[in-house]
Order: sequence, then structure tokens, then C-alpha cells
Amino acid sequence: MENCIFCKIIAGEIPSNKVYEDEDMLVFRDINPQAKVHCLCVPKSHFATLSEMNEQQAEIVKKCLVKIPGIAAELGLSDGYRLIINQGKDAGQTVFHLHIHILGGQDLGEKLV
Ligand code: DGP
Repeated sequence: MENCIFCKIIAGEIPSNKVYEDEDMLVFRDINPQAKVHCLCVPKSHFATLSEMNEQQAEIVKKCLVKIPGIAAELGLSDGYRLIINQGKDAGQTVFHLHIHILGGQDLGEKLV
């Protein structure tokens, strides 16, 4: 997708600090970390939000969720971690290519939920 920063990262046009990659997803460190460990798990298929997701893309999100525990273990997040999907304006979504935040490496403190 033209002008999508995450598509450019996936295509290797913008460098990233990669943690994991396969045919369906890329996991890389967030440029503006909100915790000691903060990575983004990004499906390679471009869609902006959950509401735009089709069945095939939902399968890829499922694969992401299946892979994340192993990736988290590799990242040393044995004491736990938090996954966040910001969906739309009210959630503060800034990059409109669906992504799952993986946060951990410390006590994450007060919780919204
Ligand atoms: P969200 O607010 O949920 O849309 O989160 C977007 C995240 O993407 C935000 O935490 C910062 C991160 N981000 C934006 N641009 C880049 C980039 O060029 N490289 C990396 N590694 N992360 C980025």
C-alpha cells in the first residue's frame, strides 16, 4: 500500500529493528517504546483496522496470536506482557495498518482494563 509506513518497513524500504519475520508477519521494535520491551506485530497484508479485516486476514491475525507467546519468550517476557490493538481515532491509532503492540519487560502498572 502506497504511503503506508508499515508496508514500507515490510518491504525493507524503511529500516527497522526486526525481532521475527515469516511469510505472514513482521515483528519489530517500536520506534517510540512505551515499556522496556515494546514491539509491534504487523501482518504483512495491508488493512487499516479490525473493521476492514477480511476472513483471510483474520486467519493471519490468528497466526500472529499463535506466534506471539514464543516471540515473547524469546524477548525474555517470562513474567508477562500486554497486547494492545489501537482501533481508530478514539484509541489513538496513528498508523493505519493493523498492528498488535507487545509491551513488557517491566511491571506495566495501572491498567485501563
Ligand atoms: P498506534 O498508535 O497504535 O497506531 O501505534 C503506532 C506505533 O508505531 C507507535 O507506537 C509508533 C510506531 N511507529 C511509527 N512509525 C514507526 C517507524 O517508522 N518505525 C517503528 N519501528 N515504529 C514506528
